Amino acid sequence: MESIEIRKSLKQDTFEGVDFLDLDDLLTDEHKLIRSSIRDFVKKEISPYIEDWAQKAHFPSEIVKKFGDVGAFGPQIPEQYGGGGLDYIAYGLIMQEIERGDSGMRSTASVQGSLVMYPIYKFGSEEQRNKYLPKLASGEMLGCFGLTEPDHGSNPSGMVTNFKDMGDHYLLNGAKMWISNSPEADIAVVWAKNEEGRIHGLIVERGMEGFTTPETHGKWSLRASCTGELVFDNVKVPKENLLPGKSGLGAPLMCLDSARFGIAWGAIGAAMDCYESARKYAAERIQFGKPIAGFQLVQKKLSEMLTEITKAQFLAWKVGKMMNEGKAKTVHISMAKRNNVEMALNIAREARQIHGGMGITGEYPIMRHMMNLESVITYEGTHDIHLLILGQEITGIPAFV
Ligand code: TGC
Ligand code: FAD
Repeated sequence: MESIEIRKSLKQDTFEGVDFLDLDDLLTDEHKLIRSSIRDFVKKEISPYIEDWAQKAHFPSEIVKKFGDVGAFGPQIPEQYGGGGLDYIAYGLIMQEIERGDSGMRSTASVQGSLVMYPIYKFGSEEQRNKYLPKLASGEMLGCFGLTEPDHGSNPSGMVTNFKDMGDHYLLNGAKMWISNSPEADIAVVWAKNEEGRIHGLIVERGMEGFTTPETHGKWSLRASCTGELVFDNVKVPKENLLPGKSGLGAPLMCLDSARFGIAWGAIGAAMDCYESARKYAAERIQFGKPIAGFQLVQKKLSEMLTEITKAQFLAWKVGKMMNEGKAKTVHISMAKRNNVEMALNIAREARQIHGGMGITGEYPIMRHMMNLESVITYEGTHDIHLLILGQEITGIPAFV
């Protein structure tokens, strides 16, 4: 009886999500429509299967075409190249809804949109845009982004992957590590140094001689996403595959601005899923004769979760508005990525406590989100690297070296 009363008193949300301070007031009808169509897609195509995929460390390659069909690839890329022609808030909402399903699924979509399509759109030639973007948008092609190397993670400027001008082609050598999508990718946007040590982007296609993509096994995190290496052993890359529009480390860092922004929204989705699961469980789980939702310590956890999600939503929304206006700087995005991923990880840990022993099982999404978020807090710039980016902004002194 008491359990039913408590369940009744739990607020019903407008979109089966969390919207305590009516963030919806700041969204357009188009934003809300996009969010609900991706929400429906995730419910139908991801949520029923994700636990099994994650338990088996299986990447569902058929999801690539489905993501293309639903418009999850390159929503912020102009329609003439197959993208959605949408603004950054719409892009963020799409990442949020996918990551409510799973961070690894969001990885697949954000790498494709922000780290493969974005550089080809932003720095590519018109021929490169026309050749690759429509196929990447539709999911006919999957891409990956190679920046990190075995000895150069947080410090990509030290990369040793390099290419030489051989007259009619470039000769590419080196290796990249921890690359999302790599074992399944048709193309890789690879960052490498030329003979003068200047960083450029090159499009490397599967099938080029000397190019291999060994899979990384044994991950406890992002188990439904495939991760691997990119190995280049005297790969002949056609000259027309160099991205001509921008060189230097700034080029990959611009791509990371877009992807990190998507993560700031995506993490909210993972946090919402944990929070919702926790509040439902708390209303139903009876201990000492009453629902655990009636205990002050459980209410403290739920109250703090809701507060932190709400703060994170407004941070993401404001940075999204600045992105739309061309005013967002790397530091703003760093603050949002850093805050929101830590928020989501803390909520996953607290939600795990509320679920008691059940929280460690695949019956609930909590442990999977928690393990996924351990990667999310590390990739696209570690938690501490984002802190140092903010520290540099505040003090004017870079503390990276
Ligand atoms: P720094 O000297 O600060 O900058 C080098 C050059 O780049 C310029 N620049 C930018 N340009 C455009 N947009 C930006 N956002 C830019 N940020 C910097 C800068 O002006 C400079 O230009 P120039 O002309 O003077 O050369 O570079 P630094 O070497 O000191 O490094 C700074 C630091 C540590 C912040 C940077 O290296 C960094 O962010 N490190 C973290 C590495 C990282 O995030 N890696 C991510 C790999 S990709 C990934 O994880 C994908 S996971 C995807 C998934 O599955 O979802
Ligand atoms: P390191 O750089 O060795 O850092 C180790 C520790 O040292 C961290 O705590 C870090 O914060 C700290 N540290 C490093 N430098 C400093 C400093 N100056 N001051 C203080 N502390 C410091 N990369 C890609 O290019 N493409 C991808 O698609 C991609 N996908 C990924 C998917 C997964 C599942 C994972 C785990 C990683 C992926 N990455 C990808 C790589 C990711 O971006 C790197 O792991 C990340 O940038 C950190 O590099 P690292 O692992 O080498 O750690």
